[in-house]
Amino acid sequence: MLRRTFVKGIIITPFATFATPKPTPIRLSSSPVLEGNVFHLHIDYAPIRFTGKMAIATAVNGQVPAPTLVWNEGETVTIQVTNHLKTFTSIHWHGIILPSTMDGVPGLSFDGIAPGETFTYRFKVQQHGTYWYHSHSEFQEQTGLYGAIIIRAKKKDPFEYDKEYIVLLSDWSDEKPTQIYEKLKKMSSYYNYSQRTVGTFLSEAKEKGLSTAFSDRKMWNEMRMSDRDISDVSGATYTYLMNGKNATTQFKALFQKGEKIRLRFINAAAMTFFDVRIPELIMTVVAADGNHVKPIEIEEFRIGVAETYDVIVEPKKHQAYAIFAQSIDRSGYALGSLTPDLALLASPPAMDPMPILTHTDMGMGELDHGGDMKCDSSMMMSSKMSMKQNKYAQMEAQHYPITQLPMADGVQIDMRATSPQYRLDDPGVGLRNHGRKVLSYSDLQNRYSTRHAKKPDREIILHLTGNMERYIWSINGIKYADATPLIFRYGERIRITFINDTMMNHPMHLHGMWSDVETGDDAHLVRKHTVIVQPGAKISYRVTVDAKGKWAFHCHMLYHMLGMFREVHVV
Ligand SMILES: [Cu+2]
Repeated sequence: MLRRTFVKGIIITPFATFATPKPTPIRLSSSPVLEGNVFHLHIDYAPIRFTGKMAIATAVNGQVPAPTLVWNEGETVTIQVTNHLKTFTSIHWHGIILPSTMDGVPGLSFDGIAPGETFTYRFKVQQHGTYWYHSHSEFQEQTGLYGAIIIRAKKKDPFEYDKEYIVLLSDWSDEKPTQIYEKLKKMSSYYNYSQRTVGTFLSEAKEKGLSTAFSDRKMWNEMRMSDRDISDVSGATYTYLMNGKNATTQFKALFQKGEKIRLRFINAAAMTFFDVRIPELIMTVVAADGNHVKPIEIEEFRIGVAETYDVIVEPKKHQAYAIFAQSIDRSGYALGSLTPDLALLASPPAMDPMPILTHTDMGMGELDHGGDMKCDSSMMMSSKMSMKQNKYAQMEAQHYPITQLPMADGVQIDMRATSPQYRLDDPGVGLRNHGRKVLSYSDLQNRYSTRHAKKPDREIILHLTGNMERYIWSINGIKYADATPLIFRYGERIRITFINDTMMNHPMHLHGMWSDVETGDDAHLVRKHTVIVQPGAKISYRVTVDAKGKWAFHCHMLYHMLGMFREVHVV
């Protein structure tokens, strides 16, 4: 205990700063902010209480979430990480461009950090924005080893704000992650209490007619799937956290009337997508995954696991606003208050209804009338659709030499998208046509021109695949253990096209190199590190292969990544 008390007290004071603009204070309710260019991080077990019961977490300097690290673009940072656990550990700097030996993936970048050992990371910071860090060992990320990174830009950001807060979202369970994984292996729907019942069948039959309801049901049964299969792990075991606070203890962000507040959202959850809104406030998105985008005003956005979004809001009334992040399956939410007075707390809005997957989400063609689509908007939809078709027809028409990759069929795969579509302006299941302006990828445009970026030299097509009965996730039907590395050549530009042959969203994360996402305008490709591939959909991005070494390339859903993972060797 003595040591823990001691390490908790370490706060690194910043070294003399350069002519960077005077930073506004970062405020967090639970984690300290460490700033400068030398850091000491101690990884150890720590007792926490997120659900009311005491549990043991994996903490950094005694903290869950781990301390926020503030770096300055252009400086070299040194981070000494000491492992006090009984098992190996590691820290991966998510979205940070650095040498592969500093990337923190055991087995690829280095050997991992043995118990009792200290590893020194050192690299030059070449970017700015909102990022995060987490363990890349075992399931340590699920037990608390995650924290925020803010990198101060050398040049002033091209937008104004008075104050900023990190809003780090995560999912906590008192169950051990190994237990969660075992349960999923035995029954993939273990945590999904929303399967259809005889009762829902009868009400559907009433709504749609018996034969439609029956054929729908038959189809889903034949696929051994459920149209309610939105999340593998749900609020049945998770408590959703915002900066380490649950919906009762609430994260609180203070504002004064008239201030512009920058909120840096980070999804540090193991398995949860969140749909985020602040009722009564318009959010102006100014950055995605750390990179500036053309400002876009929205009322709601979906944040996939490992993504980050920076938004600016201007609360004008003397009232508490709810920062509301409902899980994609509506099984719970994280909640905070943006408030002028700590005594004033916001109450959450009602959760939306549980989303229902449609034929589209199974890759069976265009958006149909099912699920959360409303029939009465079909006229509007069809004109929207044709505009969209033109835009995506261009993307469809882009052909580059395709490198054929090994593909397995059969037992590893229980579904294929027969007609996967680019669905960049589809905000996703549960967010369609509900009356709020929701961010979709087609809204994301790089703030700066990408007109002169090199055209891809070749293309690779990767199918995201799975077998739900055995809870095996894979790429091209081949799980990581059976796969050979992808070989990228240094200096080339590759177009990667994903086709999602599963019913779930997969946030795909390529380490070490940027993913320039085709969102409809080649002159403003949006630069991301984590890209959601929607169920039954396809998406393409371009990668300039500018970093030698071995890199991880995987789905960021913690219980998917064991199989849905590839090594990338840049030679
Ligand atoms: Cu996945």
